[in-house]
Amino acid sequence: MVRTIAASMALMASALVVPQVAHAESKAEATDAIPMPELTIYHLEGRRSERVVWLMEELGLPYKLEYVRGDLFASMAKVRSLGHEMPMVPTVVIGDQILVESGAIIQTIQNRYAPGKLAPARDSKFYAEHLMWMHFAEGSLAARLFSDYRAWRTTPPTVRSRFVDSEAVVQYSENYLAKNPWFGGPEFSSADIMMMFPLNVATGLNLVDEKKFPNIAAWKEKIRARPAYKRMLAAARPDGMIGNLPPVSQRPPSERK
Ligand SMILES: N[C@@H](CCC(=O)N[C@@H](CS)C(=O)NCC(=O)O)C(=O)O
Repeated sequence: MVRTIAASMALMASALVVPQVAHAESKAEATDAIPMPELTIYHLEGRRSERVVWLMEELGLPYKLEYVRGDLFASMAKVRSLGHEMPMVPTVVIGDQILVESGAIIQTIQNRYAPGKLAPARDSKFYAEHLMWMHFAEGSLAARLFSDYRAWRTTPPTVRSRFVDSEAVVQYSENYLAKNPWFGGPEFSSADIMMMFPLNVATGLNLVDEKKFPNIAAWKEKIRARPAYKRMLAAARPDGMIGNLPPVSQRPPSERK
């Protein structure tokens, strides 16, 4: 079929108009807070679901927490009882919708129920940096850490990989903290909430040498002093860490002195 330039432009124009109309009809503007329906967090102690509990504590928003204290398998059975196709933690039920994937859950809660909170101003360069760290936390940092963990547990490494490895992703985080107090720049943000779990994994599983990352160590201290973080620990990890994975016994030679 031959399409004239004018017809193609008309098509492009109508394609552009559709989302604008849909947006204009939306009941709430991007900056309006939407009333929050009941929100339930399905949780495993010491795991990624802590992020959502911590976010709610930072924002002062109400939530229900579902887990069986001291029993990760029983807590996981609660998640499975929801019948969702992807039984992962966190699973969060907001109203009648079941969601997985901690970063998406956090952004949904922030954007709908607490717009502008725990995020840099959208016109600042830190907004983009905070989003970058929010996604780096799972997309690159946790991904590389757990990939190295599985490989190094099976075959203790003797040489450094030529690909980006655990040390490289942790080093990138360390370097940002050399110039910024938080992962969203000058202020604490949801990026810090996303980054804490994988940076604890990095040192807790001995994937990197904790002593070589002083900025990360100092940042963790500041986090541990936050009242909302302490409230999260009291609600979501009352008996400390349980069911720890064994750390790796050997790392590849470090690039760092
Ligand atoms: N990228 C996901 C990862 C979720 C995930 O793997 N959670 C772990 C707990 S920290 C889990 O559900 N483990 C149970 C399993 O894999 O069966 C997120 O950030 O929510």
